[in-house]
Amino acid sequence: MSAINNKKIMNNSFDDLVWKLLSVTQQAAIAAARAAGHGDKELADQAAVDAMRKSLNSIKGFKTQIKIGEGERDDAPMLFIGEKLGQGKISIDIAVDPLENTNATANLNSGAVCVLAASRSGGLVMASDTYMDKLAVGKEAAKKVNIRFGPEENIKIIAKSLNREDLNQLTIVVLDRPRIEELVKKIRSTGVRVKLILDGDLMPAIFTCFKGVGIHAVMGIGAAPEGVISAAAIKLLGGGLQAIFKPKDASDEKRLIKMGIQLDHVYTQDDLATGKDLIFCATAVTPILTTTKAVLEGVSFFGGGAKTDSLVISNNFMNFVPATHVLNKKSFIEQGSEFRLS
Ligand code: VTB
Repeated sequence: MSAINNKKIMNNSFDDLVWKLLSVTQQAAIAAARAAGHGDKELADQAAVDAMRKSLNSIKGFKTQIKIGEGERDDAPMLFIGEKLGQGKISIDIAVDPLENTNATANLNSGAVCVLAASRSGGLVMASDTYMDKLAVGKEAAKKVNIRFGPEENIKIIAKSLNREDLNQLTIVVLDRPRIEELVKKIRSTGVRVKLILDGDLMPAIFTCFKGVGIHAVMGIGAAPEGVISAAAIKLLGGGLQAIFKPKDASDEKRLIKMGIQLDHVYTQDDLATGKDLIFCATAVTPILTTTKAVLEGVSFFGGGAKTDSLVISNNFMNFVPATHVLNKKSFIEQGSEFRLS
């Protein structure tokens, strides 16, 4: 077979992978939604992890390796960093958060999502589940802001890039944590609006690349796996992420250095997601809200199945994917009248 044909087949298979990975986040979201609302975040997290492990293992033609995942920081269930799943020929790297926002899931509050990013082997940074200082913005300000500047300076740059004279037309998303109180004070001193979130800075970082959803930047220290996953989506959407790894303690610092991470170095979306071919898939467990709207609806159940809402981005396309999963065909046929198309 000629090299060109071979490359074409590889590209086609990578494109097909999008739908297989979408099914991975969909299955995880359905599993997490079943375990949601029981006040038990570990139960929901474990359900999502088990569903992801099972479906990643069964993707034909691919073998995947987890490059960075969530769970080490707080001893939560996780897909292990370095874990290999599947037995196919084509090697794929995965950055994963099986269930982003476990607290929201436990109490059926908004903002929970099953999410991953993928690349061909070597296209995603490998690191421990540690912390990361982040600055995410849309494409207008991407090349102008600098995480080393103060937030006040960056806000001026963002406002100018977006032609907003009134700073109170801008909204910056920040995690509500004591470590970020000082940052919030500085941000508020400029007159912009701050949306404080309890958890889940991954999707807001991606929404900085969307128009009309009322999120203009994400700032402050959050978790690193979310940083790597959002880097892939932000790169695919032409936005900007700047990030500095922030180890939790001395042993984490040692481990990061061993993994090749440069401390005190500013990583961009291109450094965290170096791959030429990237895929991002997210399926909401509960509604994913921005300042102004619900961008993804949460999982809903009906007799015989479930509905999901996902966001898929690859090099070639971006889709919002509402799906109706008939999980029990017999019961679906019997209870068909309960089913509504929407
Ligand atoms: C954030 C948030 C996550 O962790 O990254 C946060 O996006 C940071 O860690 O949903 P701490 O909670 O330790 O501050 C999560 O809240 C979940 O791990």
